[in-house]
Amino acid sequence: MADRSENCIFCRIIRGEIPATMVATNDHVVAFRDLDPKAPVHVLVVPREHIASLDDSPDRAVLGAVLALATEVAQMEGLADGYRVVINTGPDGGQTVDHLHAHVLGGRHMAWPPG
Ligand code: DGP
Repeated sequence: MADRSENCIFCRIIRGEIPATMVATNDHVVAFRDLDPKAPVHVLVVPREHIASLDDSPDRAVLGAVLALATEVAQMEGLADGYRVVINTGPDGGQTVDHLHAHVLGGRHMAWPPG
């Protein structure tokens, strides 16, 4: 069976096969700008390991690394007035790429509840 990460778009970005604007990286997680930004700052924080979603039993250390880099990105991007971190999960959650990722959105006021 083919490696399930072979055709995953975020795995391909991580491997450098598809260009993306990188914002931050470390041994476990990468952060790059969303192709279709929904706010002045819209960065995706993605574990290097292919994990399909929150429902794929991600290791707590991976989840911690994602959230830690999300807050670092928010600081680096100067989001001192606040920001939103979103992890869409499954079809009803609006997940369209099956590789766990957190959206860091900021630079404008965020409405609540989300659509
Ligand atoms: P979600 O709907 O939560 O699964 O978010 C997926 C996000 O991924 C969406 O906001 C658009 C973004 N995206 C999809 N393809 C690419 C790509 O090739 N490059 C980048 N930078 N972002 C992408």
